[in-house]
Amino acid sequence: MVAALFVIDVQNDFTEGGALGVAGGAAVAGDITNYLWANAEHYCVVIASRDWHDANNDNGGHFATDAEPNFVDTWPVHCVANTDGAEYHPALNTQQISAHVRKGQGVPAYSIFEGVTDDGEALPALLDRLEIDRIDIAGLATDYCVLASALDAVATGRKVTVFTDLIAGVAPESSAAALVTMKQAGIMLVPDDE
Ligand code: VGL
Repeated sequence: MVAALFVIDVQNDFTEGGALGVAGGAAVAGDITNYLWANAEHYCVVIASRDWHDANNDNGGHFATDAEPNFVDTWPVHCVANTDGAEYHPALNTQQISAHVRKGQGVPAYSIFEGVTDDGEALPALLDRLEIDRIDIAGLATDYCVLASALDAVATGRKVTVFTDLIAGVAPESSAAALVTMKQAGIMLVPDDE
């Protein structure tokens, strides 16, 4: 099988100390780097996404500007394009990342499939061009961008695996529910603690 690895939104704002930091986020960054040292050669392509929001608007209601964020569909200002919060976490080694996808310019965009690469290529075109038939997924956050990306990936008909040791979520309940949803959609969880 020809495999791709997705590294979802391992950005400063989604790690401890960031605008929307998830517990365990920084550890995930380092653990993905270690995983890549050992396994990058098994992937035809390693594709990393970044949330890349506009500074001067609420990005389609994604940023809570007039009220407190509900942490479900409104959020604190995060991952504003060209700010430190939008950069990859320093523990993520980007040398072995071969395609960079940005998403969320002016809109909410949880799935990597909503973005395009820095070369302007849409993700489905890239996956077809490289004849990818297996997609592995790691990154942040389990209950939002990992979930949305994994569901879109499996909907393309490819074999999809989420590495449960290489993800971290916003909230425990929604993260547990996300794992159930992914499994029901035919996504493999590795390891699977159930
Ligand atoms: C994400 C909340 C808001 C994520 C993005 O990367 O999972 N979560 N925007």
